[in-house]
Amino acid sequence: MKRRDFLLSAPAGLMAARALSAAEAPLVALPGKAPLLERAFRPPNFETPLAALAPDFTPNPLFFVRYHLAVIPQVDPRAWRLSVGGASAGHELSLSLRDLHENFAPAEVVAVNQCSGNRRGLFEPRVPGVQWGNGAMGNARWRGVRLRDVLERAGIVSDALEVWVRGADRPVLEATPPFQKSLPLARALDDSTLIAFEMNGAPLPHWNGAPARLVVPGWTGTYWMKHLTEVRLEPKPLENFWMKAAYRLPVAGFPGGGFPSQSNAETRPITDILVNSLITSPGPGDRLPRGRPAQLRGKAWDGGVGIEAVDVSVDGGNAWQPARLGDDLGRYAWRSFEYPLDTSKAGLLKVRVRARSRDGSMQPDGLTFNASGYHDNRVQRLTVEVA
Ligand SMILES: Nc1nc2c(c(=O)[nH]1)N[C@H]1C(S)=C(S)[C@@H](COP(=O)(O)O)O[C@H]1N2
Ligand SMILES: [Mo]
Repeated sequence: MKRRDFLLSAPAGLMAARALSAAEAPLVALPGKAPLLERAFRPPNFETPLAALAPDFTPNPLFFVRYHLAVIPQVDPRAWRLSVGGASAGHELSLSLRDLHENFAPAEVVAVNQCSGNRRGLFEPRVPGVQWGNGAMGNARWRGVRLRDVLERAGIVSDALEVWVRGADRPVLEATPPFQKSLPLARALDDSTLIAFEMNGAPLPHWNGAPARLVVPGWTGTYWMKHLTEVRLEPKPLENFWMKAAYRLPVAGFPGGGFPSQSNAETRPITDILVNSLITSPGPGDRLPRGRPAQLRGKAWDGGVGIEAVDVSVDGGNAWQPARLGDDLGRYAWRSFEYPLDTSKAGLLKVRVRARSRDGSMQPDGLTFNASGYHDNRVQRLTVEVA
């Protein structure tokens, strides 16, 4: 996948992405979007700037954009049809957007969409792929219909094993495999898995998958197929580059097991988001005026277990205190946290932030290295000067 990413990048975009470090990526606005950090121009890979990760809901114009393939059609919502079928479907369906609106129960979820490669650009040593900083993620309210209801309408034959999904975007070269992904049947039938056509109360932006996309709360963004065109119930594992070569992790070192039909003794697909956190303010390099009240703020999230606590240290990790958690927006959402910083004395505050899930899992101190640059959920560090 990585080599293909580079092959498909226009030389100018590639040079820009390479020549600039994480913080220095140019801010560029795609049509209909606010300025975002350009990590690659073609295919478009644009990251949300840190300040825009502070609100509870990431505004649609500021939501990150990730594509593998460079031919991205503008889909006419009136002409759009979702084809539902496959060898394990009772019969074929062709659904319009209106069918989805009128003939299925509405469903809604607040969920973090996080790219598997979020923070890849922070890996040491460097690994190939889009060099994301912290902003290949966002939190939104997604509204649509349950994938399960649509599959049940087509009829689920008892030998169904996976649900294969496809979008409308295409490769430039025929030799490049089209972006098709699969889900284990159980995950596809989960109550939370949606075909969404709204994001934060508005129709999906083009760059985030209009007119309809998959939302797979708790699982990384790779399964959240945009511009969804086809859903197939199949009795066998999907065998393609995107399932068998890309988006996989070594079995040793990472939790998992949610995708048996695509797992082997050495590797398995990345699935659940791991417990994680992000400091949104102060920003890197910010100085705090001595004696003026200051708050440490950020977000904590996981794969849907729910955040139990966020602990903060200001002495480099010796003593830890709980942060105050913000509103619970649901188990797949991120959770804001806040902690008052002591600015009474001049000097350096060595801030550490560590989130814990309700199942006891906690952010590790160090990176669990892997060649794809996934799952950077290290304890967050920030050194701030009080002066
Ligand atoms: N059609 C299509 N859907 C896709 C992709 C893609 O390249 N094409 N990329 C996936 C990946 S890897 C991620 S992280 C999310 C990103 O969603 P966003 O671009 O709306 O932020 O979309 C997913 N869905
Ligand atoms: Mo991704």
